[in-house]
Amino acid sequence: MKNILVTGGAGFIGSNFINFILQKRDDYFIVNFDKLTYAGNLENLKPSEEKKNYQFVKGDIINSELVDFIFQKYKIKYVINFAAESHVDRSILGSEIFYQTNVIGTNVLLETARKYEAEKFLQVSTDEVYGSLGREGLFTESTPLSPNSPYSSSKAAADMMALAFHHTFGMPVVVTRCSNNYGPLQFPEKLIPLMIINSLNNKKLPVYGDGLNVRDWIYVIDHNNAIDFVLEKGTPGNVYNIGASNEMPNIEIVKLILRHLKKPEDLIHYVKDRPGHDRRYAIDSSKIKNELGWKPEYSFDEAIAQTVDWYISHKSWWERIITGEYQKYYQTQYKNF
Ligand code: NAD
Ligand code: TDX
Repeated sequence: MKNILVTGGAGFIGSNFINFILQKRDDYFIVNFDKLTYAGNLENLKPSEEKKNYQFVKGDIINSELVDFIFQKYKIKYVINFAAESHVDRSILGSEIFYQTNVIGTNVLLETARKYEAEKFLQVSTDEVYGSLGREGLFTESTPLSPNSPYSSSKAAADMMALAFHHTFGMPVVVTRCSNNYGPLQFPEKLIPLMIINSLNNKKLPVYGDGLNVRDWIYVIDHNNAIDFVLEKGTPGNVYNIGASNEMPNIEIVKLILRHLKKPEDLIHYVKDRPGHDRRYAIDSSKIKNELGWKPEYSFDEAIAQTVDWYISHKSWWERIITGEYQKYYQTQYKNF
């Protein structure tokens, strides 16, 4: 049995990871450690909550005593650190919590994993640490880090700290840097769910700037499968880029969603640009493909259509988020933590 601490497992990617991995692996025991911030939602884990090899613990990764207790109690030997403040716009409005969670929190996890001699520490990172591309070229693992937002700078700091723990202490750390994810259970502040939900409600779709910023989209299950490859086979001290070679300007995604929902393009509303808005991201993932044998399995056209349909058929999930109902419920359930 592999005892794995999955932090941030109630968020978008972490909950998809737990539900996906517990379906295919019965040799993993997963402790989901999550603070249940605005972005954490235990409803996401319905498919896993009854499983014997799954345990939820509410807590903050900056709480070193609690993290230590969890390592001891559950004999943790593997860590996958998804926990983060993850939204660029929020980091522009207030950066402190980003450095608290993404930097200090990662430090607590690294120190505790070092103390308990963890066999693998996987730091889930992002292509945003590389900064912004011009029209040409792709991010490789040797592209210099050049983060532009408080969010991406906090993630870059955490990456460098994790790699320094490998270099200095010989810790078995691996870092993954993935491109933009889409799929079910994504918090409706991010581009794709926001545009789907606003369209369904006939509300305006706020497109930043000229709408021509480019993101490289990957289906969340392809990302999560790659994480499992890196956990199993990744070489300590290495960084692995993860992407599905699917670059698109934002406006194209927005129009595609409108077409799928048979809604008019006059819902599109160009708004003031995001400060410091990175122009283009694009990932070269040949290293993980060639060295570990991973490849993406979902086609964009099919997976985005399924994603749109998922939000259509899960209206109560996003309505309860928008109205804050889940958060009110968790505050009463967990007030002693
Ligand atoms: P999310 O915001 O949906 O979820 C984050 C989760 O972390 C939430 O459940 C939240 O409650 C939890 N959390 C926040 N602060 C915490 C703390 N101090 N202690 C414990 N738990 C805490 O984020 P996501 O989109 O699922 O992203 C997960 C990870 O993947 C992040 O590290 C992010 O940087 C990275 N990433 C995201 C994308 C993307 O497109 N969404 C792409 C590449 C990398
Ligand atoms: O209302 C919007 N209008 C708009 O034009 C929003 C929310 C976004 N955008 C644009 C900004 C970006 O160019 O869409 C693009 C995608 O925006 P987000 O969904 O906020 O994602 P991004 O800023 O690219 O960051 C995401 O991908 C990398 C995640 O939030 C990060 O956690 C991840 O590291």
